[in-house]
Amino acid sequence: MLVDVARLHVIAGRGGRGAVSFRREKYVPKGGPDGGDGGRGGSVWLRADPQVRTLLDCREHPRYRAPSGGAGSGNNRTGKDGEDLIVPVPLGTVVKDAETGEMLADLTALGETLLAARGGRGGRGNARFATPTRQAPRRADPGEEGEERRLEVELKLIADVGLVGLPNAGKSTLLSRITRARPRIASYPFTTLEPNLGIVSLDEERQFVAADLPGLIEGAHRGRGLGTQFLKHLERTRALALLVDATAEDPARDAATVMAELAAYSHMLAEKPRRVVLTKADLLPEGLHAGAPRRFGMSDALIISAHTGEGIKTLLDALWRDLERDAAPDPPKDRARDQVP
Ligand SMILES: Nc1nc2c(ncn2[C@@H]2O[C@H](COP(=O)(O)OP(=O)(O)OP(=O)(O)O)[C@@H](O)[C@H]2O)c(=O)[nH]1
Ligand SMILES: [Mg+2]
Repeated sequence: MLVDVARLHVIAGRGGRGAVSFRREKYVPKGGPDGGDGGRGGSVWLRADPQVRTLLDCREHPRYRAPSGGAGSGNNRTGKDGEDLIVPVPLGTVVKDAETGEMLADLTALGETLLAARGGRGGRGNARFATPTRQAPRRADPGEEGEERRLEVELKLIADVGLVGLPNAGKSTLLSRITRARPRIASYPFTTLEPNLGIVSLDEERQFVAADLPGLIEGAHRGRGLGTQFLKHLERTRALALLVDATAEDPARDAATVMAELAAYSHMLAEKPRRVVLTKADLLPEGLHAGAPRRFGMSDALIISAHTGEGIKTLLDALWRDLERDAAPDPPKDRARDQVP
């Protein structure tokens, strides 16, 4: 289990100042007070957003400050409210007060929000201070300070993409190439005994979690090798990358073996979006890389080398598309939503 953590510093906007002002009209030499109130400062909210998969963004931008409210002005005009700032966080983010350790929220549902720092109220303008005996008050309030808080946010990561394959296929090597995870890598089978997770970051907007799993062998569903107990980790993934060593005797057969084991474990796994990936391209003779998938009878497969980086970008883009397709709402549901006013 990989736990992603970040510390945030959230600062709400302060309220705008109230105005001191007096009406000036023709023939009314001494107009009454007409100073408007200040606007409210912007608040900072955290909101569970399914588009966000990790806390990487929070770690890179730990400070959020909402704008202040505008000052009030004459003619009883209230200042503009500061705009609220919404920080999107992944579903399942747990929020604690970093100073007291108090648990503030568990943002599990889509769109769920937490008011992390409340904006300050605007100060009252002098119009509010007028009384029968004090008709020309010169007093107005400054705006209230916005709340400021330090938060600790935490997310237990669930893998979006599972890397599966026979032992020695190069799963851990790929994970170490595309994430900062440093799993054990060795030239013998069953190096990986427990799933490893890492965060893949294509760019600011495109991030996902990949899991490197122990190798699967024929008969795993009957308990051979490490068996299939670790496959439960795959059930919540949204897509699979099935890695096959391109230097193996019969890569297509290896892919079929792994597929058969996945299917024997659960239909759900067999039906997940899946990319077949030939690994270790650098070990193939020069000039045979691009044609290899077709030659092995696996024309849909991608080919990569985790050592040279060949094909990695293409693979990650393809995996991202699989995830996006998986996240896309069903068209009928979408239509129903459009009808809601
Ligand atoms: N030349 C070359 N060797 C690779 C590449 N990827 C992995 N290897 C080698 O293949 C061997 C197995 O790699 P691992 O990443 O440990 O394989 P794995 O699939 O995680 O293996 P298990 O954990 O045992 O299931 C290691 O010796 C790696 O150095 C590659 O792109 N090129
Ligand atoms: Mg491994």
